[in-house]
Amino acid sequence: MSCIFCDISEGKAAADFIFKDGDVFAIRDVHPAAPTHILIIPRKHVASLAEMEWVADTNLVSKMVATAVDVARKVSISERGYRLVWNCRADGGQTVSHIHLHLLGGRQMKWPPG
Ligand code: DGP
Repeated sequence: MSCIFCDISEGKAAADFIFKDGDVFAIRDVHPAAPTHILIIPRKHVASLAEMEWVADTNLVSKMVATAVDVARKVSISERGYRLVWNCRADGGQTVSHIHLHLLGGRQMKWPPG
């Protein structure tokens, strides 16, 4: 099964990278829902949060959150604030079956989300 985020991870598809290392990378979302919309993606393919192996992958989830916090500082949205979102499976609004953390900022967020 092809996966666009695996293709981006492997350099087979283009993306606007903000950060990358051996475990995770951060790219600008191609359909931004806010002035700043960045995806933090693990290189390991896991279909959704529901498929995570919670003991083995706990460090990876922590690293994704820490990366989002660092990237928010790097793109200068940290002081005013931002939102982190995980969509899980169909009802959660997930459209790409490779886990990713949305970092949204640059505008006032609304609550509750749609
Ligand atoms: P979600 O709906 O939570 O599965 O979010 C998937 C996000 O991924 C969505 O906001 C659009 C973004 N996206 C989909 N394909 C690509 C792509 O090829 N490149 C980039 N940069 N973002 C993509």
